[in-house]
Amino acid sequence: MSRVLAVTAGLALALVAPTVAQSPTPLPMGAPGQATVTDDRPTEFTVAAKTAGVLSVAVQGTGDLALQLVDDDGQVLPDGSTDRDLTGNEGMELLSTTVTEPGSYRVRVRLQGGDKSTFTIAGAFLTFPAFQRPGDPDRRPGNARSIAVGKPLEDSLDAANGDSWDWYVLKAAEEGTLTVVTRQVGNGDTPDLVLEVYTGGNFGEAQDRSDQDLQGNSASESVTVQVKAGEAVHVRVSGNFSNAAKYRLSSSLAP
Ligand SMILES: [Ca+2]
Ligand SMILES: [Ca+2]
Ligand SMILES: [Ca+2]
Repeated sequence: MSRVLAVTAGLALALVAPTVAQSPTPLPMGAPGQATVTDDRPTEFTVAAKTAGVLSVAVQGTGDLALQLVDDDGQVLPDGSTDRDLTGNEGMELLSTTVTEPGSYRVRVRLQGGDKSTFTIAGAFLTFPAFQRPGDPDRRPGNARSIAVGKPLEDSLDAANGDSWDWYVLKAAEEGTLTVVTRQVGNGDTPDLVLEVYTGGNFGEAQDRSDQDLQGNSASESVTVQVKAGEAVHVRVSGNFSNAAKYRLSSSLAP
């Protein structure tokens, strides 16, 4: 969503429910700040990283809190999620993660159960340009590779070298059920792939998500979505593994 659109949407929300709408505020750096979160809506804080480095965020509050670091598109960064309940306290969390590209990020505080939590939060950013990794050209939905329905392809992921996500966009020629599947290629280590499909330009929530490890193979995933004629559908392949891994992506459209 463009900034203008996001602001417009925020204004629209503000008109309807002035007490709920909150524009993201900067993360308190160096010293703690206070905020609240409700269970139906995470509270977000912005962080601008001018270089690569390490971001640490500490939070302590009532209820069961969890932390996520997301990019401009709302994608949770690799290793950007924590819910460890430090010292047995559900509301005490520490997230410390490498940021491999300069850019705008958001720290998301979620409340898991309960109605409302008041919490204290503080962040610190350690500038460390050596952690910069080459940018991944198709790491954002806006840079998705356009592929044809019915035409399989092979690609790879290599999280250690900054290739954590592959985005694709498919256009449905006619109305029907679109199925997209992934399979392992070759006989090396089997990657644990996750396959997601997004429609309507909404990248906050997948229409369908698969980490079912079909037939006991962690790379075998399948998603389906109903499509209209001419509709563009975005697909993300991501995963949980340390070595580079190849996969095959196939798609089919049934009327
Ligand atoms: Ca927790
Ligand atoms: Ca990629
Ligand atoms: Ca899997």
